[in-house]
Parts: sequence; C-alpha cells; structure tokens
Amino acid sequence: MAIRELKVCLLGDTGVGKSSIVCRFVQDHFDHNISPTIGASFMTKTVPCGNELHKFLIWDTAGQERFHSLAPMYYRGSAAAVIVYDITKQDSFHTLKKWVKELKEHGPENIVVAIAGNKCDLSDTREVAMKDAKEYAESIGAIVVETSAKNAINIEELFQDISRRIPPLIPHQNGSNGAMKLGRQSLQPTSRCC
Ligand SMILES: Nc1nc2c(ncn2[C@@H]2O[C@H](COP(=O)(O)OP(=O)(O)OP(=O)(O)O)[C@@H](O)[C@H]2O)c(=O)[nH]1
Ligand SMILES: [Mg+2]
Repeated sequence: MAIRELKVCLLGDTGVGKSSIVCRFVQDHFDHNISPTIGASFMTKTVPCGNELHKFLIWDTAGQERFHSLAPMYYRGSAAAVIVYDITKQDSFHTLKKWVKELKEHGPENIVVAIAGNKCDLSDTREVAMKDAKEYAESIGAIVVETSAKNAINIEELFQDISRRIPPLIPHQNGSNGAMKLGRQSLQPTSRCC
C-alpha cells in the first residue's frame, strides 16, 4: 500500500487546545497540566485512506504572540492546516479568522483548511455558536467540526475529514497534493479517496 506523507500544521490562539488535540489523536491521551508550546512540536501518525496510507507529519505551533513570526515555516508546504478556536472564547474565533486571512495571503495555494471548535465539553460556557462557525467555514470552503480533546470527541473524525479532502494520487499528478484552492473549495467538487 502506498504511503503518502502529508504535512499538516495546527494554528490558533494560545490555550485553545492544539497540543491537546494532537496528543489525543496520536497518543489517545489527555493531560490537564499540559504546558504551552514553545516554538512548535512535531508528531506523526499514519492512517489508512482508501488504497493509500496517509502519514500525517504534524506540526503543532505555539499560539503565543511572540512565536507568530515562526508560523510560515510550518504552514509552508502543508497539505492541510487545522485552525483551532475555543468555543468558550469569542476572541479565539476572531484570531482564527486572522489565520485564515494570513493563509490566503501567504499560505500554499492548495491547502486544505479545517476549523476545529475545541472544548465542546464546556458547552455550558459557550461563546461561539456552532451556526456561526459553520457559516464561516462554508464561506471559505473549509471543513468544520467541534471537538473535545478532553473527552475524545471528533478528534479522529477531524483527521479523517482531512484525509478525504486530499485527492488520491494518480501518476500524472505526482508532486501536487491536488487539493482545492483556499476559498474555492465550496465551488468545486472535491474528489475523495475513501
Ligand atoms: N475542558 C477542556 N479543556 C481542554 C481541552 N483541550 C485542551 N484543554 C485544556 O486547555 C489548556 C490549553 O491546552 P493546550 O493543548 O496546551 O493549548 P495550545 O493551543 O496547545 O496552547 P499553546 O501551545 O500555548 O498554543 C490546557 O489546560 C488543557 O488541559 C478540551 O477539549 N476540553
Ligand atoms: Mg500547544
């Protein structure tokens, strides 16, 4: 079975749960006392997708403002970006929109964008309506899902959705990830590999 390496980066405000999402996905573990990321951290996980294996090369970036200038190193060459907000923090949704803008201006042309509204276990203190996130995601052709790294909700699904958006490799397409352009994803049918 062919293995495809797919660079994926996680972006978003500090404290929204990027590292917790990666930790849940890769190690099926949640740490209440996780420390803020310094610079970035790297993990991999391989998942089946149709006739292929997708090896995610995951760059988990630091959300603190002082690390912002490092982000291009991680989104450059990425097949997908997971932009995370915290459903209990409106500000983090605003920051997410700034990341989308930056990716549109400076990110790879064909990057698949997934929006994750994390901490859905805290819906009692919700500040961002699911409807707003859905409408926004639709307007930019992004995947959207609410997750809980704590309770293992929709973490696998998030990465499966990304896998499905990555078109299968056909020989003459080698060298291109073949995904849709940011902002045009909703206008064109996406081919699915699984
Ligand atoms: N209730 C709840 N808490 C969460 C969840 N995900 C993460 N947290 C908590 O949120 C805090 C921040 O989580 P991190 O994963 O470090 O956040 P981050 O986005 O990686 O932060 P930076 O590395 O600073 O950018 C920690 O206290 C986590 O335990 C979740 O799904 N539910
Ligand atoms: Mg982190």
